[in-house]
Formats: sequence, C-alpha cells, structure tokens
Amino acid sequence: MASLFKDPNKLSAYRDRRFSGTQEEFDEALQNSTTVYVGNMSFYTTEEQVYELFSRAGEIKKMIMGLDKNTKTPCGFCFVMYYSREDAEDTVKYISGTILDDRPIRVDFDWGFQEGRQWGRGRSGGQVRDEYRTDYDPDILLMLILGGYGKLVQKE
Ligand code: GTA
Repeated sequence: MASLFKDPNKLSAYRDRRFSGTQEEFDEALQNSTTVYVGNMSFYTTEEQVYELFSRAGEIKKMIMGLDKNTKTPCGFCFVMYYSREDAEDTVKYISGTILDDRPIRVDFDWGFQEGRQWGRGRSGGQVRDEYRTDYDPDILLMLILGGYGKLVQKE
C-alpha cells in the first residue's frame, strides 16, 4: 500500500512561513525529517512527562520545549527528535490525539528544528494560535490574568 507518509501534502497542513527555502525543499525536509511538533499541550506539562510518553514510540535524540519569548516559560508546544524516521511516523500515527495532562495533544510532522524555533511567535510572546482562541482553558486564562488583566485590576 502506498504510504500516506509519502505524499507531502498529506504529511502536514502546516506551512512554516519562516522556512527560507523553496516549497520543494520544504516538502523534502518534511518527508525525511525525524522531528515532530507537538501542539495543544498544557503549559504545566513537564519535559519528563513528554519524554515518558514519546519514548514509547522510540528512542528520543532530543526534546525542546516551546517557550513564551517574553516569560521564557512553556507555552503549549514542543519538538521531539527521534533517531529514526519510522519512530517519528509511529508517533504521528499512534500518539497524536492521545491525552496528556487532560488535553488531546496534536502531533505533526516537522521540517526540522533550528535555533529560534522554540520561541512562540505571537505578539504576546506565546503561540500565534492562542491569540485567536475563544475556548480559553484555565492555562490561558491564568496567562491573560497574570499578563495584562492582573495589572489593570491592581491599578483600580
Ligand atoms: N510542524 O502545526 C504545526 C506548527 N505550529 C502551529 C507551530 N509550529 C508548528 N510546527 C509544525 N506544525 O517554530 C512551530 C512554528 C514555530 C513554533 C511556534 O511552533 O514553526 P507559532 O505557532 O507561535 O507561530 O510557532 P506560527 O506557526 O508561525 O504561526 P501561524 O502559522 O501564523 O499560525 C499558527 C496557527 O494559528 C494556524 O495554523 C491557525 O491554527 C492559527 N491562526 C493563525 N492565524 C489565525 C487567524 N487569523 N485566525 C484564526 N486562527 C489563526
């Protein structure tokens, strides 16, 4: 059977606007990379928890937590690098959608980690997607309160 994982269009709907190469180069990186992106994580999930879950699919080479660029604290995503492509594919197949810290995590193929990609790119410092969310969970609410709303309240 032709693997779903051979067609770059089916690998990931995400396109990194900061990738500097061509579309072909992006597709090739996506097809060969051993790195996955993990999204929709709780801000309180630790590296140890991620390691525990993701090492079920194979030996992990490196893990990088996504951080809010202002507070330098976890902001709901991370990158996991495996030694083998097969393990990365298994992670997308079997770990995506599972619950970690009460949240269904999303595992996506990634073109490969580079220094700087660990920082949230949103204006507030966190992930861009969090700025468009309407289904705020306690993690995000706390972030909003500690960030701006808290200061407003203190002033009154
Ligand atoms: N492999 O799905 C992903 C992914 N995401 C969402 C982020 N990264 C991802 N990598 C893979 N797959 O290194 C990586 C980025 C970066 C780090 C932080 O995580 O490559 P970011 O989320 O802060 O910024 O990234 P990014 O990815 O540049 O933001 P982008 O592409 O504008 O938007 C991400 C998501 O936000 C969109 O897919 C959409 O769900 C939501 N979003 C963006 N704009 C809107 C809008 N106007 N309305 C509604 N939703 C929006």
